[in-house]
Amino acid sequence: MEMTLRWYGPGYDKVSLEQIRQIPGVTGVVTSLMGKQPGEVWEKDEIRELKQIVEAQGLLVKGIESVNVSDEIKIGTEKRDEHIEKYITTLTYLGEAGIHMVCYNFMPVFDWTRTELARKRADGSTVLAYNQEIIDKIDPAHMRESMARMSEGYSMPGWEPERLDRLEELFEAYQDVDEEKLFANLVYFLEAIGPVCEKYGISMGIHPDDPAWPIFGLSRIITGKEQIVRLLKAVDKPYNGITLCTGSLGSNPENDIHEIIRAAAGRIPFAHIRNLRYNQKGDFEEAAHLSADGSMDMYQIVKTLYQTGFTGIIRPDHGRMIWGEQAMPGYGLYDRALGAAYLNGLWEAIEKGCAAHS
Ligand code: DNO
Repeated sequence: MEMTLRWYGPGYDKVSLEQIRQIPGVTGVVTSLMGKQPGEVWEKDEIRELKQIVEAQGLLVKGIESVNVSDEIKIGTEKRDEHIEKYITTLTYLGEAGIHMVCYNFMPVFDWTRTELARKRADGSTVLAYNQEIIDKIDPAHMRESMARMSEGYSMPGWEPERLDRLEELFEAYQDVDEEKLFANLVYFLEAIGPVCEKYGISMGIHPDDPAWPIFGLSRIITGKEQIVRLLKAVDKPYNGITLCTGSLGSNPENDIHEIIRAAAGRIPFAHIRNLRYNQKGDFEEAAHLSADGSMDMYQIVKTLYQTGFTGIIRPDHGRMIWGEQAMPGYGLYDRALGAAYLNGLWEAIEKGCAAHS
């Protein structure tokens, strides 16, 4: 496993590479060109510059999170082939730059969704939280203002102003995109990018839908084990893999993360590990990574990854805001650094424990 941190790139991230490289065991970042719109080509020199900035601080670009897939591709409009061609060009340039892991998602309109970005916990820390009752009261096509207000001026992935400006039009365009159509469009996309992925040894890791059920009447197709297995079989090639996001899949307590890891073993190029606390049905909040702070057993999850031969890239996922830090919700330095240290500790203990018993 290779421990990384997500870094949003120059001008977008308050956390610096100098800080990241001081976290023990973190040798690289997963990063992105945040200014790029889905459907735009990432140019060679832009990728080169990003790499150089990271490498100048003694870190490596271990993968990209994310090269976003345009709604045209997800919906299957007449522009999709043109957008796929551009995606292929981007993958070509990434491959030429020696980047071999790309995370993406296939969620309609929104990326991950939360109803609160700073819910206060008893210890004074704040966390991202989700409440289904609040979601059910929202008219999604007109939520631009409230989303912009919630993101507190941060440019958050999946909540980009360009996307929020098109909400009404997008909802209209997705009206006929049921789960089967969305799935077929995903398979079409994956088959089209197959040759370039195989040529450059790029693993694609689809991020699960977050939360792991349909919201706002939009289809969602990467929500649990059955759907993941279906996708892995539909395009049964090593390049078609998943991002194992425990917090997203775990938003549905019925998802058994261990079963998912076992079912997808060998096809998990990337893992996002974080813990959640379930309150009542439909309400959850994010927790510290430590098992005891949330509802998930991090030791068992890391152990299952270890036992199934996971060799991919890993990162601590959303952190709490602690110690007065002001940063993009979920993506401050302190709690993610604690998360990385904890996950490294779990991994070392499991690895040495297994070696001692063999
Ligand atoms: C949320 C992230 C997601 C993820 C995308 C991948 O914090 O995990 O935004 O990066 O869904 O495309």
